Amino acid sequence: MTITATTSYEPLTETTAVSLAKDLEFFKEGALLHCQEIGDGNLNLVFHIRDENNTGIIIKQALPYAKVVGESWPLTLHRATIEGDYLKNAATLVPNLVPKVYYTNEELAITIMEDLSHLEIVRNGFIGGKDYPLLSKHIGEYLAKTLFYTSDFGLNQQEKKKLQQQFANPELCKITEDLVFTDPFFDSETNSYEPELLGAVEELWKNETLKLEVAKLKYKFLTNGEALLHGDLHTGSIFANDIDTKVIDPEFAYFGPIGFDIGQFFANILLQAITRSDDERVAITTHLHQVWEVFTSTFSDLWKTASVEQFTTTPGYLDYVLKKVFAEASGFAGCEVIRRTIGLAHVADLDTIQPFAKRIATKQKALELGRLLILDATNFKNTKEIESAFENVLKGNE
Ligand code: SR1
Ligand code: MG
Repeated sequence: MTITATTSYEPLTETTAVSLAKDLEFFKEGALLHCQEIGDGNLNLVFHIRDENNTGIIIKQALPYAKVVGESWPLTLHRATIEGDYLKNAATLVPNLVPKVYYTNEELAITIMEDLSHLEIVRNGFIGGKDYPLLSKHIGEYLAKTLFYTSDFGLNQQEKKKLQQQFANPELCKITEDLVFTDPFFDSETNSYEPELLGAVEELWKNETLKLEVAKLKYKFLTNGEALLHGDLHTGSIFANDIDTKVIDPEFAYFGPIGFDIGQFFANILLQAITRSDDERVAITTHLHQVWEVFTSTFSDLWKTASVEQFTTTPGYLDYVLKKVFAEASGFAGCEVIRRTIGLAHVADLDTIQPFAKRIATKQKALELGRLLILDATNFKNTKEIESAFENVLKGNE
């Protein structure tokens, strides 16, 4: 069986991925190709094809269902087009921070892109004890540029409205609305947690003050189309080494609140920091400060030099926007921390903690942290205050 660029949709195998790469002439005639399916995410197939000189490409293909659950959860293939379109747009804003897209095919739901195998998935490297010193500098720049230039501050109003139509992503948004903002706060079937956490989980479900704040955050996610978001910016969506950083996997992209991408990054930094010893932790929490610092300074420069909105010269407006974004990022981070602890899609940072008793104790701390990030979202003035609250949770002085 071969698959060519004009074949109708079917899931690729390692063999048909190679036939497609040959049909598209990505490799020299007669090249000895090696292909491996390396997808470790929740939704897609990812094929790494390389020749005898180790020159490679990545073919990513959407499946018509959520791989993490199975065929009982159908899912739109259109997410592959959203992903390809987002990456092409990001390449105009932050070319050094995204993989190059070589080819897309809507019918086959594939994106063929740059081989990033010289880099590591940040979550995996973190779990192995590594750090990436430039990670948060690069992600701060990524966030500022992608969010500013797709917002009404940096993009012509007509263009933004057109892009909003292109990036309507209802099915993938529904996943986030359910899995991040709803299910973890109720006794929902999708939740997944160790029975030892039941007491802590039931405390969350009974906390109506917390649920009111989560309801407000969900409402922002549902209604505030401020800028084009990546939509799933966790450390499993970032490749890095000591000098380079590349953001991948933007299939959840849509126009939403600016604080969401920032909050997801905050949360996944904290979910790694919570696993580290006192000595190691500071290297990780530094990313919290650095990402916010670089985001605010880059966003503020763009505000002054590249604005298309007349009111950006009005004193106080930038401060108002940054304060609002920071509070929302904290609240969104809290939802992400909680859902990664007890919801459907966990993070290996927590799930690989050994021994079991330490894992449970750490997850209890994560739930406390998530609750604080949500409840104190509007009180935190800066990332140092978030770090202090985090340290208090770790020391049990909440
Ligand atoms: C059913 S998808 C589960 C999660 O995986 C993706 O990476 C998103 O984070 C989503 O919430
Ligand atoms: Mg993903």
